[in-house]
Amino acid sequence: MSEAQIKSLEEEFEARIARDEKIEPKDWMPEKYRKTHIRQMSQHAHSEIVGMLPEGNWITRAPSLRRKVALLAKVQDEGGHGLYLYSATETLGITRDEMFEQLHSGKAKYSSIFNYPAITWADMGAIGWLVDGAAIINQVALCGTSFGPYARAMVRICKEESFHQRQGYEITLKLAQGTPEQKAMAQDALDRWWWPSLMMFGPKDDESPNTVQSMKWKLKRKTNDELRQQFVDQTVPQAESIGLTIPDPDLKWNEEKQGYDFGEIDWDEFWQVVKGHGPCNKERMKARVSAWENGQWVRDAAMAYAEKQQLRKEKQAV
Ligand code: BYC
Repeated sequence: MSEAQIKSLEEEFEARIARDEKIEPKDWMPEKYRKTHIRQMSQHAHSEIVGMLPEGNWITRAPSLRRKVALLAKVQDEGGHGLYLYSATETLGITRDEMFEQLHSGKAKYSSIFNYPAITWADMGAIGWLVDGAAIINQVALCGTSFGPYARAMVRICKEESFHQRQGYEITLKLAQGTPEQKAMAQDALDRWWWPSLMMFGPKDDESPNTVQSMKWKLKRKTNDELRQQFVDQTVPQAESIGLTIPDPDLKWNEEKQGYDFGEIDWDEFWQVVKGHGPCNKERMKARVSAWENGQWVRDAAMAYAEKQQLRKEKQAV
């Protein structure tokens, strides 16, 4: 293709983005657009799958049948979200095996939040309320993203996340209304999950290398700081209404901006966790790699079955 032809394709592509048209897998797209989508979407898929681990660990210890059923459904939903997202990413020309290889070798990132331990039942409340709450804010914006398969996956995922957030808030609410020990458990979980939840939105805008280009391509519809602010503004009244305290002495309503000012995030901790040195990074990767290795026989059996079916079809066709 000549340079002039590429330029004209690029111009047409930019015009489609400006008109808010969805880009579909078979459409022409700049190589960097394709690569940055593979990066973000595969990391998003990995986050859903690794994100099953902290809660999966509590299914057998849920305090009642009702809690167990809800938690089980939530963790299964997360597995489903990972699968839609892997499928959507595959449309960009990367295989699932390649994505798993990137996750297992540590080349691909996944959300920092899942490298923290879930040590009490109240953490199930905090994860649903705060982590899924943060995820919804991020993902509602992504429903309007420019790449069709990603945007469509987000619509369904957001509906399910909304149930996840409510089940978490309800767990926290019940504990907050319970005995002093239960209320203390809910407060302790909020204390431990608050700051890591704010980190989920990524580095500050002026330290986020991908934001400018991703906003231009409408991959991102809001910046990291805009979404983080939205999360704080939404969550502070929820904590107040159930009598819990956000662990931030600098948190203060700012009348002028009609939003809360909040304290500085520990960015050093954030980068340590992203680089693999969080409290549970090694444990999470070990669990994923061993699930992959132990699942080899299932993949082999599925392949053998598919080959048999194919042979049968070919014989019938003769
Ligand atoms: N953790 O330039 P930036 C869920 C990386 S799971 C780790 O701002 P970008 C759930 C970033 O990747 C939902 N890494 O990047 C499941 C980049 O590195 P690379 C998870 C992070 O992409 C189970 C570098 O830092 N949601 O809901 O423009 C149970 C510079 O950052 C993080 C998603 O995945 C982080 N927190 O913006 C419960 C949403 N933050 O790739 C719940 C989809 C940043 O250049 N992703 N990094 O090597 C996004 O919206 C964007 O990728 C981000 C970051 C806002 C996260």
